[in-house]
Amino acid sequence: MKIVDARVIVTCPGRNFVTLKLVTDDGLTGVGDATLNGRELAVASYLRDHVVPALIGRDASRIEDTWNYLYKGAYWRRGPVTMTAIAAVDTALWDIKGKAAGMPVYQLLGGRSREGVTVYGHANAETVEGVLAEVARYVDLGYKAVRVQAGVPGLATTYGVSGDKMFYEPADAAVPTEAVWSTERYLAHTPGVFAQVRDEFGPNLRLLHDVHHRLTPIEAGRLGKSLEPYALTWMEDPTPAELQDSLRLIRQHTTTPIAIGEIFSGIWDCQQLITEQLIDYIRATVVHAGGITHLRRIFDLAALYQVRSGSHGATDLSPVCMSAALHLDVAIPNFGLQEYMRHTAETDAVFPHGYHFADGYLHPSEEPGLGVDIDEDLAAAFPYRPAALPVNRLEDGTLHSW
Ligand code: GCO
Ligand code: MG
Repeated sequence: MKIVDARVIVTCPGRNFVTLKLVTDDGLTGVGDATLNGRELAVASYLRDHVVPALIGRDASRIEDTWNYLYKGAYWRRGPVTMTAIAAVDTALWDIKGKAAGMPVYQLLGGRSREGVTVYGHANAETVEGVLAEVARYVDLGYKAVRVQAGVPGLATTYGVSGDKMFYEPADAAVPTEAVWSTERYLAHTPGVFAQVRDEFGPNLRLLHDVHHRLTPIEAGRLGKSLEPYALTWMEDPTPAELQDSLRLIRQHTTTPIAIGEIFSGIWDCQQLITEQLIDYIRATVVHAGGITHLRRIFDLAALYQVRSGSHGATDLSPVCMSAALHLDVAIPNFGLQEYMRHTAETDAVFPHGYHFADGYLHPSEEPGLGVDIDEDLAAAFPYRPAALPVNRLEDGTLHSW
């Protein structure tokens, strides 16, 4: 089973996506997501110029060997561009293997460990009243877990609060827009929001919150402590995590569980966080962490340390990534939660897929392979549009993490 064609498809059905499609000599195709928000063309070039020429003629059944060929063979290891490109190839090869076997990919990963994949949606609004109405909307839709983000009085815009409530699209301009941030205003306001949400919805709804890398460890300790009465499922990305050691300081101050990992590209970014039990959920996902092969390795390490999965599932991860994530989610023993931000109707049309949402759960496709494809003719109707993520400054103008 040799790879005879490899196409890199860039399309913008509402937002940019990069997809790799592999074709074998026996006519099977496989797809892999290669979207790196705001840096899409770098991955497209990495694939087109450096990976595709080496794929033609390779045995499509050798997934592990191809992973190592691309990882060790590049000499330059790790990094989001490399690992996203490797992920796209790996995902497409798993898709092909499933089709060759006539089985959904989760069967090749060991079969089901659960009936459905619990997902969380994003309730967000400027005001607390608005937030309560949005949480109610998700509860009505059947969600069992809801991420809550509220506007901060005194700040013109806040991460996670969007105009369109079902789709969040922060990459909003060709050149980064600039937001203003105040840790003091945020820390003063946020616990009160959760007090009202918990009061209104009772103890059983799982509540989450994304800090989006904005605090120092001691500030994060204070936030976690102030949120303890509202029993969050997790506090996400409380600090930038380059310094894995610093998570210990947060741990010393709060029992609010911690989830980190959406910007990680591999196991070396979270090894210490996992083995020293400094986090509770690892949020790496298929497209940015080296594909199904490598993410499985991360989740298996995490299982040894009672760390559960919590894969990133924002709108900038295509339905191809979501399909792949769901096969892993349903198979691994240490699944925690899956983020699920909906895609626009245009995106869903470009990427026909068999996964579906029902009663708070996503269910992977039962078709052989991943159960997702790309309509290349339709994709061609949506040309690439430059779009960058915003930057963030403190009120005095200092550049801060976005
Ligand atoms: C999340 C994320 C996203 C990111 C986005 C960047 O938890 O869903 O933080 O909202 O900001 O994926 O591309
Ligand atoms: Mg996040």
